Amino acid sequence: MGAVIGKQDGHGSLRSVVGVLTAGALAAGALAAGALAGLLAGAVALGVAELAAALIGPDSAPVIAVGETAINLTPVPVKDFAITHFGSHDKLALIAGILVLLAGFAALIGAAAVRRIGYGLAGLAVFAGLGVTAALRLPGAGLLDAVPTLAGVTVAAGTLVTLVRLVRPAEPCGGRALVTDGVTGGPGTGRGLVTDGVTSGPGGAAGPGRRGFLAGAAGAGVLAAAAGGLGDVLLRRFSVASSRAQLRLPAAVAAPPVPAGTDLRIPGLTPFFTSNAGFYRVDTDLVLPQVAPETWTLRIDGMVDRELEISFAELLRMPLTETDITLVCVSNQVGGTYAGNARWLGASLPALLRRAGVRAGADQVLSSAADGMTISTPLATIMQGRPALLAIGMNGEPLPVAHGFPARMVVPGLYGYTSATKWVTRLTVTTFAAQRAYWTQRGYAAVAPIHTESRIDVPRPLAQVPAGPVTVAGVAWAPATGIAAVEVSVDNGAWHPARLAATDGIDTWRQWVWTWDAADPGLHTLQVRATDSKGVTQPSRRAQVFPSGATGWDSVVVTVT
Ligand SMILES: Nc1nc2c(c(=O)[nH]1)N[C@H]1C(S)=C(S)[C@@H](COP(=O)(O)O)O[C@H]1N2
Ligand SMILES: [Mo]
Repeated sequence: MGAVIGKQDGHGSLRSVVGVLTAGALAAGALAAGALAGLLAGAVALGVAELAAALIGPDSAPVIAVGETAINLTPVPVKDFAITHFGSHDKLALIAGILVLLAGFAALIGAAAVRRIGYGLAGLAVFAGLGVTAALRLPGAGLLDAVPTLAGVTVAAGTLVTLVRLVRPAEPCGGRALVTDGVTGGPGTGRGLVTDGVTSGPGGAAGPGRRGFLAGAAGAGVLAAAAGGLGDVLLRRFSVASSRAQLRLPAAVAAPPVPAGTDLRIPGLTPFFTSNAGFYRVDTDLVLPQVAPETWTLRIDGMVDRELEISFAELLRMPLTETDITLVCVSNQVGGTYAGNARWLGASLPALLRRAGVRAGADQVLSSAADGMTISTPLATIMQGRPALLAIGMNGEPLPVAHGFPARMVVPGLYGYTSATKWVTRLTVTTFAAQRAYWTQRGYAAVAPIHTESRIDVPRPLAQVPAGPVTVAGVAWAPATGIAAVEVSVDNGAWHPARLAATDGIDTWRQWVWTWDAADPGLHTLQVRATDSKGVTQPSRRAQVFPSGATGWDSVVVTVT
């Protein structure tokens, strides 16, 4: 570099260096301005799409549509990874990921558009393709669901063209206008590329320049925010929160009171009943289905003598009972927290199916939900198993929207993906040979009884405990069988029987506690295992979540000080 300059004479070389630097800075500035234009066009696309989605339906907004389609297409191991590592934040992580990717591409598109507007428009077309494809793939989607993406991308294209013209106003000279030598203002002037002086190209027409670009950018920002904000406000009309707030649950046959001593009330130990707010949530939805009880119906069809359709008002008039049932997700890892226990209020599922008249040969109830989920449940488990409910209430309240308002299935003893259909709208009596449900299509077991599990809640993993008596406590469940014993071992030593809390029946988990006389300072491993009332002890063998639920003994490592 120095050698090259050295060959030139004083002023001339300085001028050419300044010229090169200026051109470079101008080019960089143009790219930056283009990137900003791309980001703003992207924001306008999302804002306008949100507004259009507010008129059509919340799932049709492109980010939601792309996200939900991504969920449906996600290979099972990736889904399990997301659930394990992001937990209930998996949805947030997905949306954040999509937005970051989108922002990156939008900036690239904008920068490319400065080179040639056609590149930018082609980039936008790719997005339109993705958004439309995703929206049309959603369960129950119609052509109308493509509108938000198309509207958003169309307005974004207009925004991009306008802003890019403001970045490089001297279009007539062939698109290099800003990157010309001799343009006024250099790196030292701090004016960057979009300088007021930049605008006169060979075409001669003085363009609006930097101020014009900033005004355009601000306008695009306002447009994006206004459209998005208005869309958000309008989207609220889909909310069923007020319907839910007005709902009064009818009187029901109450569950027997929980026996004294069911809840040991040990600090840190999972309470016997999980609060509605604290109850784990697992579903494939980025926006919660808003199902109005006023329009909800449940259809019962398939291999039945007479198809039925019941309204929510009819459901409220049916005999209702309360039942305590522990719900567990197949994605629950050993020691995990995807399990909860609630008092469910609902109508008897077997009674409903009997009303429709189940035909011989059927072995499956395929339930469908407002979010497009399908869940298959063995008919025998519903008809001859533990009390199965079409539930409308949870812990004395109408079902929370996140837990299936206005109605869901709850069947004791089966993992949620084969039993616990939220926002349920249809029950089809069929056979396992004829129809496969959502997760079964993705390789999960068609029939999935909940494994016997036990979990150590206290002490917490890696806790420091003083030497002396240490309370070790947790919960254990063996659905449809009941817990008969829980044992704890220290450092792979002998198994010590824990004291079991009073039982509330075989469909709910059971608390346990054992007092450890911790004498030796240092690291120790506590392990737990449960035995069901048939005498079967949970296996130590570690099985993965996929395809039918994890097995193995929970353990925690603690330090005695
Ligand atoms: N409509 C619908 N119902 C659904 C699901 C879903 O994605 N959509 N997920 C199922 C799964 S995998 C589980 S574990 C339970 C979880 O119920 P909860 O969110 O009320 O805890 O709901 C089940 N019912
Ligand atoms: Mo689940």
